[in-house]
Amino acid sequence: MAGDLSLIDTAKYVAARRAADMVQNGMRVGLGTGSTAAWMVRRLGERVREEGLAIKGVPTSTRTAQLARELGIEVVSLDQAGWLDITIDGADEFDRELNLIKGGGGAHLQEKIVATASDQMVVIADAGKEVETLGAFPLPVEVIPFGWQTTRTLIEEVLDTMDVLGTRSALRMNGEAPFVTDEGNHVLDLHLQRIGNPRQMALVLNQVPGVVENGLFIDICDKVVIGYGDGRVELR
Ligand code: ABF
Repeated sequence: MAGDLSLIDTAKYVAARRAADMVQNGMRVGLGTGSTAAWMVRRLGERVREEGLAIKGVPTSTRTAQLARELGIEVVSLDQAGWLDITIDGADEFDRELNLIKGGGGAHLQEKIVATASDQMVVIADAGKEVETLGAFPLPVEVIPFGWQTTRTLIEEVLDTMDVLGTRSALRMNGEAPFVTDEGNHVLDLHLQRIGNPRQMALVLNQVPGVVENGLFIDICDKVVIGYGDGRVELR
């Protein structure tokens, strides 16, 4: 399979498969969202069919739930599972301390809830997602639709006081209409270029009324499985 893929897809594919092979029989598994996570879900589906692997999967989006069901993975809600042994998910950026930006796919709210309710969070990513400092990738912030423009103004005021290079924000669109998350909210993408203090940023953003959750994952990720275009995999 990897032979038919571009270098970046090969990197995602090998990282995803390595992480999927960490899953053991009987585990409750958080299933991430995005193209890398989809490879991981496919590999789990293969293991369910070929090895009789018995797991309960908790999806982080309707997309992932549908894929997992199609592949024969037992899907349960987070509340049914209670607590998870492992969550495997993609990311948009990761730094040396394994802090992340997530939410490029618009699912970071459920992703953060699920990852936080897990003994272990494993991120799967191609090597190009490693950065010295987070922020080149626009930071997604989920906001409730009510008064979202006021929320945006408040966020921009907060950004003026933070260690960032840019302060522009954009409402994420889906064609002509605002993008709507699984929870019925909108997403503001913050073009910050460089986030000097991600920990502070994560805390401050969530204090703004109307903000539901930001895409910074601080001290949540335990391990990163990094894939390379030549098929190598590195664990960190
Ligand atoms: C999810 O999918 C995200 O939180 C992140 O935004 C995105 C990564 O996408 P991909 O794996 O397609 O690069 O994990």
